[in-house]
Amino acid sequence: MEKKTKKVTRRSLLKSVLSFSLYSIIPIQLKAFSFFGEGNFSIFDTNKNNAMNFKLPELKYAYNALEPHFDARTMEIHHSKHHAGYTNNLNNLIKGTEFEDKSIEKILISKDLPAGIRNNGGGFYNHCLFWKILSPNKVDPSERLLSMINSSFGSFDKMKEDFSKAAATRFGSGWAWLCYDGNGLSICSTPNQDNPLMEGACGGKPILCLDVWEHAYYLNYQNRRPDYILAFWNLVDWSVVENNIED
Ligand code: MN3
Repeated sequence: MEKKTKKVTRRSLLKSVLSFSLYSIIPIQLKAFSFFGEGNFSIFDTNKNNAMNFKLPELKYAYNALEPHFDARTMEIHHSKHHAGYTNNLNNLIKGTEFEDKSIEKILISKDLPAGIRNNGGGFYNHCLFWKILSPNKVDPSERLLSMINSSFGSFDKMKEDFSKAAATRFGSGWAWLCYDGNGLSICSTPNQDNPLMEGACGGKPILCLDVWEHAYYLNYQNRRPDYILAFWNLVDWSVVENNIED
């Protein structure tokens, strides 16, 4: 009897220590989150090669590495033509403006962003995040991230269901998002190259995204966007998604 009581106590103690570790990360996240409105913080700082130019990021995998889910030809055109196009356009549009020495996040959160910079700045940022969270070797979420997902959505499957629905029901071109708002996680979608950080968008810090423009899937999936969404889940590196919360 005495032994049993001791065991329970130890377990409760362990539980308290674990939940303390979990909750103690929240102030750190909030601090990082508030950075958006302050300095020149960027999760893509390495993609700016000098004060003026954003740089197309190199992929950390080959164009054919995501097959059979995302085909090599689509990946090549998507990265070397579409993303490169947004990057070049953005650099040309910000030249000589108040935006030229700002991080991409600072540009995106700006009020009254000119349409061209909004479209191409979003195109630059959104694809940087998209390539970053993809991997030929799917990585499952950690216990810590799972517990955040569970408290926001009830379960990992429910989060996937909500995200897939947001991606499938976005009419025309756009993106689906998983965001961190400083307390929990949320899901939304945006049209065109809009981004949750932008004025009037759904808000929160984007940590996972899915491109639902037809250029992202048409060669392989044609009109079957739901099949493309299903395939996407085989390519997510959840350790990167978790790092995006604090980056
Ligand atoms: Mn795209």
